[in-house]
Amino acid sequence: MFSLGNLPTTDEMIAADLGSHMHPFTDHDALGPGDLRVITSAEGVFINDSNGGQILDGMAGLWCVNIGYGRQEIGEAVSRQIAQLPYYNTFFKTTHPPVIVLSEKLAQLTPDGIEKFMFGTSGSDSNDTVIRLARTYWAGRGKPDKTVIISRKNAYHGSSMASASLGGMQFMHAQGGLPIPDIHHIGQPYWFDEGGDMDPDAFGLMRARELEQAIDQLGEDRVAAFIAEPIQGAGGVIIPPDSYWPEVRRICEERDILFVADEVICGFGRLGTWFGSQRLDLRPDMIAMAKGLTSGYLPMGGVGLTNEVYEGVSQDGEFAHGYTYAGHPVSAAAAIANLEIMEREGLVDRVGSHTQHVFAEKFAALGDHPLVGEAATFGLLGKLELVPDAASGSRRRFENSGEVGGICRDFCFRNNLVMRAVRDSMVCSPPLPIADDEIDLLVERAWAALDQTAAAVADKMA
Ligand code: PXG
Repeated sequence: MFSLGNLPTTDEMIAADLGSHMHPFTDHDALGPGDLRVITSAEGVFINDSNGGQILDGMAGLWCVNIGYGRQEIGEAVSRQIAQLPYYNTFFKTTHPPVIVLSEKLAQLTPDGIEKFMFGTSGSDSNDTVIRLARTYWAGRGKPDKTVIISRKNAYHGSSMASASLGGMQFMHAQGGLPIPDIHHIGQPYWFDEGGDMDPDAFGLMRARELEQAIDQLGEDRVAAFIAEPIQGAGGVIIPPDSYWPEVRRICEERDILFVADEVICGFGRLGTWFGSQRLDLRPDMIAMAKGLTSGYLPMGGVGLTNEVYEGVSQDGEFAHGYTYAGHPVSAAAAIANLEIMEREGLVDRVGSHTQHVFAEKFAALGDHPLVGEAATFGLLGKLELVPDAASGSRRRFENSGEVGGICRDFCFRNNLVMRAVRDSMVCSPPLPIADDEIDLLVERAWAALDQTAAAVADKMA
């Protein structure tokens, strides 16, 4: 046993970890002492490990540390709130200042029409709330058969039973008997992998129209909502062709269904606007949020909804839903401090007017690497599609999907860069304050990792 005040050696910590800690999304049979790094501190865009390594965090944690690490101001706001009121609920006709201030602030920042907020602790529980809100809304409007939620294959909406059902990842459905009833998945706008010989815009239109076809096939009187991430994150930073979103919007406007934007990754400045919906001109009836809401300093999630949805839900009587930690005052204080930093430093505008352009230009250079079939960015999201014969322009994939991505991810880590591998796509989502020379460093380390990956792949083939 050891204490936080008196840490033992790295090897001892790793042995203790493997002895008693179960990691999320991890194959434990393949996890050995040599695979773990112990992260002990962080500052700006860098995380530090217990051996003194300084790692550029190209993922902002898990797409969440939008303001970067080491902001003492959040700690101070949290500590003041704990002293003042560490907990109280918002269930039975009570409320508290942090949840009031935060709700008002979010009403200003979120897309037009989003006026009310219900809180939780994560993106997963936010999306569970979304399902219940959508179905209850239609029940309240006298249409209780409108229960089907349309989502997309390869979407990620969380890992609770309901949010993983919404998600379109079959390997997740295979564990635990998912999906729950009345979730329907349509195709994703992933031209690189699925567009074949089609022109990207024609492909985007085709995928958008799958929504219309699904509504016709299921019956409009059965469909409650369509949910989608503005840009798919965990699915591999999938940037739809330009034709996609306007067509989806047309369909959502013509049909009597709700549109839910899952802004868990795209919200809070990631795309250079407060919310992805603003940049892409989506008009959501609900938005799910988490991650950048507190920049990950404390857990918090929430759902924003229009007055129309709010009133419809209220027509069904009491909405029998809520978590103990809904609107937690300490998390809300962290969220308020986080949003104050973003506003004071103009972080969102800076991404929109400066950083996303620098990032786009420098990241594009990785597209010249012989392993990279496409380097693309949108806001501060980036991705590299790794393919065996990029030089010929072919989008053909490696045979054993995920193997090369995994190798590249491990080389990135060894080069002190965190990038995620999604199958054979490398994805990137740095903290918003990243400086231009830190973007250079990110690209330099990624290039080195690509070289090492190419050499390892060549060795394997030999
Ligand atoms: N919606 C979206 C769009 C997300 O990206 C969630 C919902 C669920 O949020 P919580 O807070 O319950 O995790 C997410 C989360 C990865 C990775 O490896 C991505 C997420 C979470 C964990 C890992 O890319 N996204």
